Amino acid sequence: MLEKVVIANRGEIALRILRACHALGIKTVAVHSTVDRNLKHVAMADESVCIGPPPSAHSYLDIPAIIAAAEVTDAQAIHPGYGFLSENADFAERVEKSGFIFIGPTADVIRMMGDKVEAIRAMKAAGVPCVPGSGGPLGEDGDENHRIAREIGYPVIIKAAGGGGGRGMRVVHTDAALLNAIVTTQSEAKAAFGNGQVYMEKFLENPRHIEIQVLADGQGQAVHLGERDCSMQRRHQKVVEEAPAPGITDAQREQIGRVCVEACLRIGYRGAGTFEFLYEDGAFYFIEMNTRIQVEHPVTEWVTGIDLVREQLLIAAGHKLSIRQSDVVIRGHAIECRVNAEDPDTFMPCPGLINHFHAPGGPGVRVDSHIYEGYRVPPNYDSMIGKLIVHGADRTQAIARMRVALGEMIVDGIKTNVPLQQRIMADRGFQLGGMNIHYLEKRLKEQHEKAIGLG
Ligand code: MV4
Repeated sequence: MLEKVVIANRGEIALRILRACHALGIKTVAVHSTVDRNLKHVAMADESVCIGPPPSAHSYLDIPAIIAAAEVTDAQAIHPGYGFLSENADFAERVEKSGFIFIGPTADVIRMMGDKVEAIRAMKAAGVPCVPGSGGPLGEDGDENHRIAREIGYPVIIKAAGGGGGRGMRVVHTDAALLNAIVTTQSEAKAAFGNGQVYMEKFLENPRHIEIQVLADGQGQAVHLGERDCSMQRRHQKVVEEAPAPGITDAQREQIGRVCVEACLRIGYRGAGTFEFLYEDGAFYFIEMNTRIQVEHPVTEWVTGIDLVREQLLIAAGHKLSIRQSDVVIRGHAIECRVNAEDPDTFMPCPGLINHFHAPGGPGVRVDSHIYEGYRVPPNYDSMIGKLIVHGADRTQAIARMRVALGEMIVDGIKTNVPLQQRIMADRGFQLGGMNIHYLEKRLKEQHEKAIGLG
């Protein structure tokens, strides 16, 4: 087993990783910025190293500082969590070249998935269903680009190969608008990602966002852990996630899951990973692969009973996967509400001092959060201060438990989005299940117009 792991992250995920390490008898090293010296996991870690000032660029994104922390503490491995350096292939490569284990896939696989054109090419070759599209980067020839768009059929979407997660995209409805959209997306992509390559896909108007969780040991074994529905989002930020996805049958899950497992084996995938799909009219269309542990991993943990971060650590230690596909059984229903330090109406971040904190509890309730009474939420990072996860025998019970848990939650001193989450749980459309990626924003717009006296 690994002896000591550096946790190259902060907040709730750093605490989650620390707990998984300690449960396996692995010592932990917390690295933190100056403003983060009071983080809960820093107090709980066996050792801690301050790696720089508050701006991420000078602390959580400082590759030499993090590798130096592993060196001075004589750690063996580095867990990147999510965000920050988690999908940075150069980081993974420098970690391995320095003699440490990167807890994740190989740098080559991270690099391939970071290039969306390459990722789609690899997935298509492995038999994963993709959105009808250009099948490669767009060239200079305007006539050829018009031909591709007409063949796909308008509307189409132009996406940056270096983008992802909603960055660098443009929807096009007509021939007349196409060439301008391509040039503009190319120049924006070049400026934002240093890669001006763009590709074209059929624009799906009303899809759901459904993703498949996988685990692979890089030694010939892989399993899928079913799907999550992440369609409740605002501006590409997920707000509520759940597993299983409403309306997805066991047969559909097994079919798309098997395809993802096959693709993992084909590309030599290692660790935890997520295949992101758009789902429309009963069909799955691959869009991107995430090579990290994700924020919403707990809903999968709860319906499968599998500790994903533990599995990441075991895989990194060189263990073969002990889970067989037949061991993976989906039981009941889990929902996660992200808790953000933000105004529930304007979505403005609200950092500050937490005077009082009472966490909800009871059967089927899990709180993944690093906050405590007296903790000050700094203004420098993401506003997510925790996650409330519930499980029930079915979706109705899970929603009921979430409503009780949200009602118990007290975070005083700062504003949080708990009131928004309460409104979502009470919403008829959400309760029906299976809403598409535009549903939440549409409902928020309606509520806003009602509040200011329109409609
Ligand atoms: C799309 C799409 C419709 N058609 N691709 C946005 C984030 C990035 N991961 C991919 N995204 C989309 N790609 C095609 N061909 C609509 C979106 C999209 C979206 C996807 C998932 C979750 C939320 C979204 C919100 C707006 C647009």
